[in-house]
Amino acid sequence: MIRTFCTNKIRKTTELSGSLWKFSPCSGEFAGKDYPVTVPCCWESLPDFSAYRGVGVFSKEFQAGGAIRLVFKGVSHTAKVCVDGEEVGSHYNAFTPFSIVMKGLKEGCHKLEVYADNTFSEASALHVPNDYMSYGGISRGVVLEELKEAYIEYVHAVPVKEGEGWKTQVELKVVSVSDQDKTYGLAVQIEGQKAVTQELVLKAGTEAIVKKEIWAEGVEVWEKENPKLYQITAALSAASGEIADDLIDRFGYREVKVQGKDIFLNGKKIRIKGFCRHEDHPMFCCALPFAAIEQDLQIAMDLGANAIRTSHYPNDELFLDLCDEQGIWVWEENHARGLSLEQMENPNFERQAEDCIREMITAHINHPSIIIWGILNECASETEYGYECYKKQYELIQKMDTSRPKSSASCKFKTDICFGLPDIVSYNLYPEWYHDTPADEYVKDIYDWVQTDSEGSGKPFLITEIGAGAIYGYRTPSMCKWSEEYQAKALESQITAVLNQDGCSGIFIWQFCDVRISFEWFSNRPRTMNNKGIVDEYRRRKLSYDVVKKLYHSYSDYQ
Ligand code: ADA
Repeated sequence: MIRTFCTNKIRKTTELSGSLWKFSPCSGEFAGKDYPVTVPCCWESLPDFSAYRGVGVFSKEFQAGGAIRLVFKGVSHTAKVCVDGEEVGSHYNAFTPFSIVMKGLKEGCHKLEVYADNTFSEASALHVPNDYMSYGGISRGVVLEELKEAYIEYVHAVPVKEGEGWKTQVELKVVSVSDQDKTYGLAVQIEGQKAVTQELVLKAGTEAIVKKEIWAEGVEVWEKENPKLYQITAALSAASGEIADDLIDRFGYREVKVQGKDIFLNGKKIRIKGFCRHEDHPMFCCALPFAAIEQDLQIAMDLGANAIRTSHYPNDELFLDLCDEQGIWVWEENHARGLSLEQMENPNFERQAEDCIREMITAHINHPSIIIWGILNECASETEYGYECYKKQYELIQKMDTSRPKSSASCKFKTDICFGLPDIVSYNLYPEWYHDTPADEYVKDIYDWVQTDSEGSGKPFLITEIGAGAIYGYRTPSMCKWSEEYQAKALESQITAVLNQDGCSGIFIWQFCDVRISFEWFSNRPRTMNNKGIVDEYRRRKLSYDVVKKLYHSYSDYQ
């Protein structure tokens, strides 16, 4: 499954995932042996490969001819794609999509081979041994698209509130796969209403960006209580009048605004009650099936959450579709967790982190659920070099999308020098876990410092992580650390401290469920897991579940 709705009625698309492929590891004891797997698949979910780090090849045959496009929603973490034995493309980063266009393919059966690589090296600046697992495999959907002379790569629709009305800023990218210059008719409709028609002259093999502003009358806004989605359809017709290509997407009219120390959604001051969530599951690794993603959202909503932070990378679009449909607010962030100055100085870091932002915003800009873009979780924001990287990345986001505030989760206590850059100041704090300062005292201390002694003064303040570890099933009245009792008590005091802190826009609890960590990571964690979940890896409730549920339900979504 790729999306929760139909994205093309004209362009012929065939999902290649959702079926059996062959997997074969390229090194180690089982090198060259074939295994049947259903894609999406991380090899760590197979019996022999739970700790395999290396290259593995996934293969499948497909029928096609002429111009085709292969779309990969996520290959972890470096992909090399071959068709009939020849390399046709490559991509770095597990968490962003990419596509490969091929022209003049002979009609018939072809062999697709995807080499996935999850090794750590200088070539991979963002996937490093870390407090989550870097899995290997085709972790998200794969689609085969059959193209005619040209195709619409994306249609973006960004709502802008003007006075009492709305306009939609529409941007399309159209790409020619023809050997001839051609003239096309381009038509855009919003909810079936004609919005734009124009002629487009495309020289052979080139691309064009078309931008339009469309006034919208009598719109229903997208909000938590009524997450109204609008459909935008773009179609390209050839000179003969025959429709050559189409693309359907969805968006919502909603305005996210930062004013002084508050965050407003459609004019209402919000209170975020959220969870940080990794894409992780003991049976599927990071390749969660649709039903498992929705089940996570159901649990989060039962707990009274109104928001999810996609820590620490862009998520599968199925997750975003489900959040759009259910009115869940999302903080989506680029991929970088806890990189030290030295790791940020990797010669590939800036390019890979900026590519990730570019690919994330290009793919996800239409999702109304995303209300904040995040970057660079807990990176070197206390250093001059770090500052330059943060600045460039914020500027890149600003160039691509001005409709959402930006932030980064910091752990540089009273030493962060980057707070002049974001729209929202965000901190990850662990009082009563990594140190014993009472949570209310610590939250207030950090808040006061931000508001009086930092460049973040006067900006909204968010707690993007807070929590404590507990091993599922470890119960003891001694209240010692790692017990479910201790976690429940710590969370009660942490959540109360944050939500009672004047001027605080909300909280994301670390974290939704227990997750596997890289076995190479320097820090010891019991079970080689991060155990701060409110549910364990199988989504079984810990004692803290009821505590969080009660507290989250006792604070409203708006302040
Ligand atoms: C950090 C980090 C998380 C996780 C957490 C923890 O704040 O952003 O990824 O590692 O700490 O559990 O300590």
